[in-house]
Amino acid sequence: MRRTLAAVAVVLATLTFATACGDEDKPSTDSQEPKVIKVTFDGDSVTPNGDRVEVATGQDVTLEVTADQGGEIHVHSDPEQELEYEAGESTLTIQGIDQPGTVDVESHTLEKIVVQLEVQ
Ligand SMILES: [Cu+2]
Repeated sequence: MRRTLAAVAVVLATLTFATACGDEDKPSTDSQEPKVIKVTFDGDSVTPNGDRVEVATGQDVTLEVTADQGGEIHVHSDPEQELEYEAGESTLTIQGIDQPGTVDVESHTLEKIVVQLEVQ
């Protein structure tokens, strides 16, 4: 009589840890209104496309995004800011930037610059 050895399959459950990026909610220290910029993603184009927008130092920027598909906006400030959006309409906030200079706001999904913030 033969014995059959049952192979035991060991399933390794991989645990994924969601790392929370340190998003710190900065309390707004002044009464400055945020700058509102409407952004539309459609296919592989984006509007605006590289426009320069003046903002004051520390002024928040509100992006009113309309998108045909989800993606991510990258703000080349220091520290950098990454903002995800989904298909449809969403409102994103770029935290006020304290250092004067030009800051690119890009879509890495499209490899395009949406706006350049001129912080002054
Ligand atoms: Cu980038």
